[in-house]
Amino acid sequence: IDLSDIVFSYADADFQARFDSLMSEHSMSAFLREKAGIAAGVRDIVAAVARRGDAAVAEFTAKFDGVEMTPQQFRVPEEELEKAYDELSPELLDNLRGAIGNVGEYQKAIFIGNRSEDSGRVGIRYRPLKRVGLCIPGASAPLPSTVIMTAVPAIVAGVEDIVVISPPRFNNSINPVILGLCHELGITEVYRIGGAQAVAALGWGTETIKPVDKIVGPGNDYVQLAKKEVFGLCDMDSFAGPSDVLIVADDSANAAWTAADMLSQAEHYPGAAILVTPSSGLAAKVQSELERQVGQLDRSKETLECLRTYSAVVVMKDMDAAVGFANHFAAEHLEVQCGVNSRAVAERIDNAGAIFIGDYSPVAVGDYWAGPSHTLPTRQSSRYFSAVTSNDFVKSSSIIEYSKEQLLADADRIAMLAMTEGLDAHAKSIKIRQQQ
Ligand code: HSO
Ligand code: ZN
Repeated sequence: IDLSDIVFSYADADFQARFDSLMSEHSMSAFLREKAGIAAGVRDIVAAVARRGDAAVAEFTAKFDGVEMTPQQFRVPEEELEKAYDELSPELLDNLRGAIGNVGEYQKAIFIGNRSEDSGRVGIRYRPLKRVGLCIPGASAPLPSTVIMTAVPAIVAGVEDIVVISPPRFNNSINPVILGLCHELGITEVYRIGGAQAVAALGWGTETIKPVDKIVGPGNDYVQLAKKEVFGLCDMDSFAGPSDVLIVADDSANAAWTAADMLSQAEHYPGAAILVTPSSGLAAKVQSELERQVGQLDRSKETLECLRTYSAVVVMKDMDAAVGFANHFAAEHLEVQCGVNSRAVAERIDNAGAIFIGDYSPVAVGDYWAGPSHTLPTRQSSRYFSAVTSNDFVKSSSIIEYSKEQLLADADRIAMLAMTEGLDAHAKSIKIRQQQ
């Protein structure tokens, strides 16, 4: 295996062209420009579900997932959840509980929902969303950990109804670990539907599925674009599309570990695994480690394909340039492997969904275990979106409570602002309180 093609340097004549093509694979603007056709298709699917409900969901499920179901079969019977739960090995259940515990603890610690502030004049009060939908990848790439990373923040926030959608596999089943986990977490409403049609069903509601207040979770381009399409009917999280990692490393990095981290990302094919480093020595070592390790993986074919199509090892002039690249790239996952300087380098990162600092924080520790959700903004959208947290499952009400004295003190000034807008009824609603 020869991966010299994926390595390039600031000193190469074609650096800018290579850089631009890397960015266009990754950027949201390029995606939305080039895939306008997908967006139009998604709009049609969502409109059909809005109009024809369950019948349309069943048709699209037959068409895209190759599974024939009546609407009564969408929902997984509770006995099936229980059975899947009973079949989890004690060791797996124990480890899932370890992850659930870490995620719960972290999400509680950062929760703003019970820190209501009230000064007696103005305040803010939080209440949980009542009903939310979670998109859990299924079919060929089921990710049970995503149940934990989306459901636990919602549970911590106090959401009452949590609904899971996950696309059906060949025999209209869902990965049993996903089902067992739902039971462990007390989630009873699980539908074996996926894609844009399932998101549309959550947004619009159908005869069998009640609409939700927010849709959260990863999925392919259809799922992400469909969330956008129902935004307004409900809220949505970030654009959690093809996964990516950007690693900023210097000479002190362990090349074998860096390569292993890139491969763990490329395994998510499609996605991107990129190393930026001022060290050409490290770049060469990582290239040969990638070549050595990729063949040893279960999914070596897809992983290699992902390295060749979307990934790169980029040598930059210095650490400043590497950090500049990282901020421009706005990664979903950003690893810093710069020895004792790792924290200082991480401090200079403005755009990243999650930052993994030092040699002992590979992305996988966050994917499964540490606490912060692995549901993160992709396609450069960490410039403005964040990881899913418990705080995403509350909405706030502003509180305004003036006393007589407080109102009378400012009544004239408020009334004047109203008159400036020509809204005398507004002004009078203030002034009428002065005449007593
Ligand atoms: N890296 C993925 C999450 C995941 N990895 C789930 C393994 N399982 C997106 O952050
Ligand atoms: Zn992962």
